[in-house]
Amino acid sequence: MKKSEKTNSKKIQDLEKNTEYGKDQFLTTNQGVRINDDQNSLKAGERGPSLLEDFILREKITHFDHERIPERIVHARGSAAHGYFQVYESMEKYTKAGFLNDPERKTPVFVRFSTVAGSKGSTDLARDVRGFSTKFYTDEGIYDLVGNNIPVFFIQDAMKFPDLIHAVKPEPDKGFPQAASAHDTFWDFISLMPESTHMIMWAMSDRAIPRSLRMMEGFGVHTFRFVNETGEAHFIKFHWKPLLGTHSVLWDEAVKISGADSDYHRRDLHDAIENGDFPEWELGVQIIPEADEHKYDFDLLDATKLVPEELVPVQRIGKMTLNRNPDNFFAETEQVAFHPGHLVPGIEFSNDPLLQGRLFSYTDTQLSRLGSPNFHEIPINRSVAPIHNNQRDGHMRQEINKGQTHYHPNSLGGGCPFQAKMSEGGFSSYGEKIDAHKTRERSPSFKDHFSQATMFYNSQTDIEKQHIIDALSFELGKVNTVEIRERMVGILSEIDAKLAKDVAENLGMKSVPKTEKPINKGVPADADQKNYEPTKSNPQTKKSEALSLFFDNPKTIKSRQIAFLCADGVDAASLKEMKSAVEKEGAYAKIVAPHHGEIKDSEGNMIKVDDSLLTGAPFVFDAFYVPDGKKSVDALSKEPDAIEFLDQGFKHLKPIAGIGEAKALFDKTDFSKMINDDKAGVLLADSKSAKKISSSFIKLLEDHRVWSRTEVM
Ligand code: HDE
Repeated sequence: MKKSEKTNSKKIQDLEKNTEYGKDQFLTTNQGVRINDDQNSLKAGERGPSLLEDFILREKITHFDHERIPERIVHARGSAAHGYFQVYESMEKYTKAGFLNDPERKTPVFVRFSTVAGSKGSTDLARDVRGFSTKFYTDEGIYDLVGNNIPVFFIQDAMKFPDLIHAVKPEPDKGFPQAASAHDTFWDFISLMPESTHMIMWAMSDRAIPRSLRMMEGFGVHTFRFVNETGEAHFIKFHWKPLLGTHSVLWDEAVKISGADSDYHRRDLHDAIENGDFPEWELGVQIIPEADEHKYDFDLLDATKLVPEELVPVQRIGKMTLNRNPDNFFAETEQVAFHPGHLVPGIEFSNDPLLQGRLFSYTDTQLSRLGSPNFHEIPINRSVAPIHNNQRDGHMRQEINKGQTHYHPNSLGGGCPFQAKMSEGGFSSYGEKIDAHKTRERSPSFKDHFSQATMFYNSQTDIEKQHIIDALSFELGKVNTVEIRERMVGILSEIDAKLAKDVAENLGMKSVPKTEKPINKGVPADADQKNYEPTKSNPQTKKSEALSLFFDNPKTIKSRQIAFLCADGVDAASLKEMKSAVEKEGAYAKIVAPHHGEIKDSEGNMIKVDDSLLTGAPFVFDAFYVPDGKKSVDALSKEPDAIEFLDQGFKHLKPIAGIGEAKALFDKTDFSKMINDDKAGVLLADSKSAKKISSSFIKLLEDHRVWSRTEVM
């Protein structure tokens, strides 16, 4: 039995009601009639035309013709898993949400991760924001936390979302590029909209190319509210903190993984769960008293700003574990419908104008994607809390509502279903006081577009800063229109002079172009431009350590994939030594050999090969090991692909180790002169030191990459 199959929950039991399994059953039509011949259509004679009366053929083809539904307009490519959430201690002081009050309660969840821009079939490794949506099946109804892996957003107002997405999607005349922001229309829009500058810094950082969906943070992005039993409210920012730490791949690796395995993240999530390496995140909250709403140099309602952890610490209040893969991709991952407006008592919105627009969009989009207002009846969307109301009918209605009445108030139905008092769990919106004129305006408190972008950039390590420079140089290098490049580099100069200078140099510009004034082109026709120009405040936080991917990462190699390059005659002792050392730490030793099937080690044991040099690719492994054994190393040395494995691993800063004869293979690589150089992270030892080398190798892998190698390459 797969490890994930042992798990169960109220929601899994609920889904069981709709599962079907054809094992040991007859093949039937959709009407339940057993089929005798599923190979041939009905014809007038064995060589004659097909007959219209063939209801079996017609049913099969008709169903096939309609198997597809429209993909999501954004976040089309996604991967999901089931699991549960449990709060550590009751949060009743702040919220009456039941699932955050009871530490004994395991609330079932379904989480879907996604890229934003690409189509359903696009590569997982696109440079892009990742969606991180969680559906909590609480006893009080569905709560959806529909977030991203980046805590801010490109725009401040929902009005600009269609423009943003049009700009990033494939250009309408050409239909390309797919799943990429590196093109003219995207940067045209961004360079005219300075409010996107902070987000751009994040989107060009390594956050946009995660090593694994299991190794990225999640954020609610907007400010929400917790409301407690007495009606008191606090502003809230949500965070998901991965227990495996935050890690990314290099851009060169991302490009190559896209070719070698465009399902890399999907496969990684699926396999980790099947192997029992259940991904875990802690839920963090920043809690802000309502009285502090105007205390900061940014506006809590502005989704292009974050609340630095230095100002408001993140409290970790519970843990989510994903422990079961979906049984059916379409039924679950594709049909799941998230909505930031799926709330339970105790959690509410803020007036963030981006969030407010989302509240309309998510139901609307399900109507065209899933085709009916009854999408809540699709098993994956169904609440485990009972549903009773007077909504009726519509396409594909499943519920058979009994009774004479479907209106309220009624006397014929005894007044049922009846409304719940707040003391009975009835939802009642938080009574925020609003005293204002109707207006289409942007609040002046939203105008500082650059300070947090600078704070983010300043909070990065030198390695991360360089990656941002590289990413911007790549993306803008793909832009054909010189004026767009120049305008964008001008904007970068508002963040950091050296950043702008380095990117300008990479683009072959003689100097950093002056920022084009006015900077903001997203201005209403009658507005005074002055009121829309970005301002710079004197931010309370200039640098925030927690914004670096390297911050506070746990030392673990759990679930990492290590390629063991082997061939017939591989030394049994050095193979076993390293294999047991890495497996003890929860990593996987994958045997990569010149051919599939099995190889024979020096003691005559047959060893199963996981990947051949042909089917495997160096990019998908985290580290490389070459055991001792002359025959094995001789065979590998004749394989250009084996040398390529190591050279690529070296280029991508991955730890490399070898024993004894492995030197002969290392000598053929580009890094032959850097063996045992402290900074290079290539370890070679004689067979007696195999044990010592395994602990140093594991230490290197705990840091994810050998970052010091860049200094000697
Ligand atoms: Fe979404 N977004 N969004 N979004 N979004 C959708 O809903 C939309 C925004 C996010 O795994 C759509 O069911 C508008 C911010 C995720 O199924 C759609 C605006 C954040 C997912 C939609 C935003 C998100 C979506 C497309 C600006 C981070 C994938 C399919 C006002 C907090 C959910 C669907 C899944 C999906 C609209 C902005 C996250 C069209 C109008 C900000 C993770 O309704």
